[in-house]
Amino acid sequence: MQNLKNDALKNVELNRWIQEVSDLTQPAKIYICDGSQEEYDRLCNEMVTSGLLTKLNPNKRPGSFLALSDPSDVARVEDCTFICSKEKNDAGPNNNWMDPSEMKTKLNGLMKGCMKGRTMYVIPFSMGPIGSPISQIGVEITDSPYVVINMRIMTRIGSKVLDILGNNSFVHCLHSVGAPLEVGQKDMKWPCNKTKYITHFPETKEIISFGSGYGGNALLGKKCFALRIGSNMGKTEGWLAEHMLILGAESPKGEKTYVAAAFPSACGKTNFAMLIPPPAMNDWKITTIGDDIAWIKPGKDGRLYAINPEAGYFGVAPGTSLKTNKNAILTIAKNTIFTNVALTEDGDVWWEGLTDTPPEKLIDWQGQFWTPEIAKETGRKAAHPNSRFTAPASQCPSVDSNWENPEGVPIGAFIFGGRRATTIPLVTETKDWDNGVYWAATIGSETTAAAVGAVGQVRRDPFAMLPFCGYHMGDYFAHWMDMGKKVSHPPKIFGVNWFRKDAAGKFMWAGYGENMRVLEWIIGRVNGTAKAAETEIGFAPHFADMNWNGLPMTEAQFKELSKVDAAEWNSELKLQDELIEKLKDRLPKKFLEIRKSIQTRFESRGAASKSSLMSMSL
Ligand code: O2Y
Ligand code: MN
Repeated sequence: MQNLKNDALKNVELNRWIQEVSDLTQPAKIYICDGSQEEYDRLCNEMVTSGLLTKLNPNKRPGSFLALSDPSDVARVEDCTFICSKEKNDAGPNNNWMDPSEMKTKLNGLMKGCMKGRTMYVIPFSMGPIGSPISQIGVEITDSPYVVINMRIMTRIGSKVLDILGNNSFVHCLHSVGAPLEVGQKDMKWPCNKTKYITHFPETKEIISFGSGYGGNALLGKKCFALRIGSNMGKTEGWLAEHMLILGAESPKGEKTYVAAAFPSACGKTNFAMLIPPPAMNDWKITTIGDDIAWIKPGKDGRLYAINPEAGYFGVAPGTSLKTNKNAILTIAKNTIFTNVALTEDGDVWWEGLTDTPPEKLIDWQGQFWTPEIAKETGRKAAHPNSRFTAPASQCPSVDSNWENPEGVPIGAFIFGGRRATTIPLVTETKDWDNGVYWAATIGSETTAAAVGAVGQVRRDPFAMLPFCGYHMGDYFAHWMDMGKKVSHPPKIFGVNWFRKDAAGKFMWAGYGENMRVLEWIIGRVNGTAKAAETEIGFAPHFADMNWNGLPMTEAQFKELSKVDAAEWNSELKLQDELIEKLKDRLPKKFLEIRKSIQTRFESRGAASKSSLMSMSL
């Protein structure tokens, strides 16, 4: 073993586990990461030499690098992602499952000698500010230096984590790209294996990932730990691990309200987390705690407190521009790792949507010559649609002063949104906590031509957690309902839909910064200052209850955007029954009662309008 310092040896289990993994995987070297800048710079330089990274022009993009992955390793692989709980039904119909010992046998076979010729890096990391009562410690063992540098941005890593860990337990995260090197064998540019397994063992708090070097498959603190294992820990220990951004909204009077919001992947979460209010509302200020994940615990004062367990952003590049997200563009001006975007002639990066006019010449994400003309002829994108930037949260101009507060921030409201062309109004305050849980459980998005399957079908993504809830979704809804009872001041729960379309198929809501208007009304409801009208599904603003300064919006347009149509809701409830059917063996009773009561309210509306028609005709 090399560079094993006393620190590592202090933790008996860590010491034993390092030995066990190295016996199995047979690396050429073992290296314990200290988390220093010097170590980060050294690894980056080594990867520039090996060809895995390209150093970007320091005058344009200081301290930044570009990595191009293998075309077969570009996204999370849900089909190869497993929850290996002892009981199959504990994983639920929302997860792939395999028996833990069967999976371990399979993985042991794959991992035997899989780090030959490579360095085995040991990364102690903290999810959340080091020492926070809400934070958790993990150790990732990996054979990928790309993972080490990304983990240093996305989490807090190194000796300071070992100091706080002492001899306590930690989440075991084992990762290999699955590409051993025989003596004299030339390395691949982006080592990976066509066999991939992303596996989670909730009862023993272990993650084992094989074959991919990309994103959520390899940076095990993110989706694997913070959400899949985290959600299991939260259920057992009485807290919540959620796929949510957290933002602070400071009113013109200087009052700060924190909200947490969940949207399915690729629905503009990072943009919302860094929102810049429109000019007419520039007396509001939005600050960012996190853009993707929230860990939430009851506080002593009866409120729920949240931290962002991450320390950086792994944001999607295409579509990010000064117009759509100025704060993100400023965040990634330096010290950023780009993956699968295009390289410009002057050593900077580019992706679709960054500028209106593309550069004349580029090297695309597959390392090939690219011009706008070639793109027109072949349809080839310069950047992969799931290309990413990894950047420190501390560089974000809108970062909140409390973003590293170990106590977290008190949450005033939860917001849940999907991508729906019809049925779902712009904003709804749900009737109470349990109705909010029902709303969040039934959010979804219409499928587009980009996805396999029929266009326009609603795909449910409960709480935006479908790929990330590490146990049975029915149990998860029950856990949420219980959490509402555990606190005396639960946050209000709201539903939003930025994506409603008119009869001509045009979006009715401008989105982006204009979402501030919806946020202002939500915060008004939380603080008891905003008015609302009651509907069958909750409470909604009248036209006069929202701020329209600087935005042309007529009352008729707003009514269309906010319409709660009985016929649409009757079919919606029937569609929701598909989810209920899938999860029925573990759904809380209250869930079905809420479904029934919404239906009854629409039936009463139908009866009332029939009787008023009858009285008119009499
Ligand atoms: O493809 C990946 O590995 C990234 S997926 C991702 C990355 C950052 C934040 N959210 C997501 C997501 O899928 O929700
Ligand atoms: Mn996400």
